[in-house]
Amino acid sequence: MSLARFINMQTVSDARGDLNVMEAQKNVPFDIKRVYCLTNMNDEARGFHAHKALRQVAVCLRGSCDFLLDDGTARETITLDAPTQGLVINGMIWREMRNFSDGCVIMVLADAHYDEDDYIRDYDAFKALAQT
Ligand code: T46
Repeated sequence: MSLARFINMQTVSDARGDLNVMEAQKNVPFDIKRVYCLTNMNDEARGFHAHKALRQVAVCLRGSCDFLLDDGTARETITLDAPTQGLVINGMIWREMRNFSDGCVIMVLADAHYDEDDYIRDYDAFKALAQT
């Protein structure tokens, strides 16, 4: 079974262009407490952590990038390149992001405020926890 679960924005198109909507508890499966964006990326990979409980949806608003997802048993790499598609990343998923295209912009919706205590930044610690 794939580790990647996607949601789609609701798109309203007319002669002026597209209006793309994400709404909490509708196409986003949680209440949104925080939004952050990743911009100005370079060749350096990011991520290398899991969250204990945080739920997020990542959208590549511009360009493309690869997300590696790992649940402690299986690993899967998916490419995000559609500005209307969100990748759902639940707790206890190790993630790494790399191969950012020029001008790549990633928006992330999160169900909680920033809390460093929710991060697991050591892979062995993550794996041990994931297998309990
Ligand atoms: C995730 C991936 C997709 C804050 O002060 N507030 C925030 O809301 C966030 C997200 C980060 N920070 C601080 C924590 C670090 O000192 O910003 C610094 C860089 O964060 P980090 O190294 O965790 O960035 P990424 O790109 O590796 O990971 C981020 C999110 O932190 C993470 O939750 O899932 O994007």
